[in-house]
Amino acid sequence: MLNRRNFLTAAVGVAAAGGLAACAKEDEGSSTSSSGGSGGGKKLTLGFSQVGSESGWRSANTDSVKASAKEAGYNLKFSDAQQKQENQISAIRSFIAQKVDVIAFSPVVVTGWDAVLKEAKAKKIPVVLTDRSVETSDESLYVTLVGSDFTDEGRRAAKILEKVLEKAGHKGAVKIAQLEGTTGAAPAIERAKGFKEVMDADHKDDWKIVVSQTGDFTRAGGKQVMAAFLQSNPDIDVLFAHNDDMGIGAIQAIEAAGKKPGKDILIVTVDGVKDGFVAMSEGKINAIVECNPLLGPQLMEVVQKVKDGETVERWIKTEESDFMQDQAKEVLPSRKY
Ligand code: GZL
Repeated sequence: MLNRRNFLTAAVGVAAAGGLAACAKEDEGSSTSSSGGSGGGKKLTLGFSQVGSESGWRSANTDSVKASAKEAGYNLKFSDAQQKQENQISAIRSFIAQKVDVIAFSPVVVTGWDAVLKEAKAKKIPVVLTDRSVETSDESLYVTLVGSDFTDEGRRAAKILEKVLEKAGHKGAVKIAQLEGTTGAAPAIERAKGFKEVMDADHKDDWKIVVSQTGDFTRAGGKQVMAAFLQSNPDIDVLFAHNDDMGIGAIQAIEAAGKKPGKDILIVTVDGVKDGFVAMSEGKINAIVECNPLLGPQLMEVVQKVKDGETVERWIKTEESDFMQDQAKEVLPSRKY
């Protein structure tokens, strides 16, 4: 593994965490505890709103949350939003009405959450973000984020692309196509930002993103958009896809166009799902920046701490690595998702 990143987090946002946790704690003494909720050793009830089932990463994330909640002995109320913000807002409102002990969710996009999070705060139900973050002016609306640093993933993608280009013996100008994640989603915004930071700092004269469009994190989206890219930009040198699934879809379009993925067009993706490693072991993806979906155990630990009124870090980051093509065969058997 090129670089193992163990993120220790500085404890910040104590006031927000403490305040909400204190509120949650106060609930334990209140007259009505949530169904399956607080007090008297009753099962903790967790309401979880998931983005959807758009990618292999998401499926692995869902499995991790469900398995970890079961392991923790929590009463899990799980909702799949099918990538629609309105469905997530409805689910959160339902969790509030059911008086769950804690609400956790992976926000499909970064904006539009203040109103519903204020409703949760008014009912003293603490909220934990997982995977993706939100933009809000009121820091007290959620206690913590359990998830990756997407901007760093974007930087890592650009840095590993330097190694891929060197290994491929590519000289001179580099024409890059970018398959973006879901429009307005934190990973899409931040991966693009991190990648551009490195471009602007170290590759102003040789790298150029000639085309960039969302494939909505899906294989179908990646295939459809890459086919269009190849129509308008047949001389693309590199594809940077914000997730493996769009990269795998793009591979189908590249092959349909009579080109060799991983050779004619070098490919760097993010996630590290098993199918991504399979494609890399076949020589069709050149490097993968890992984004760990197995957040379940960390989430359940934080949920208990929040319920117990303990202080939690404002951002609990996940361990992640980066992989070059020559590691794929060796690493593939150990991949858990
Ligand atoms: C990243 C996650 C992204 C994955 C995609 O943490 O939000 O959403 O990279 C998934 O595969 O659809």
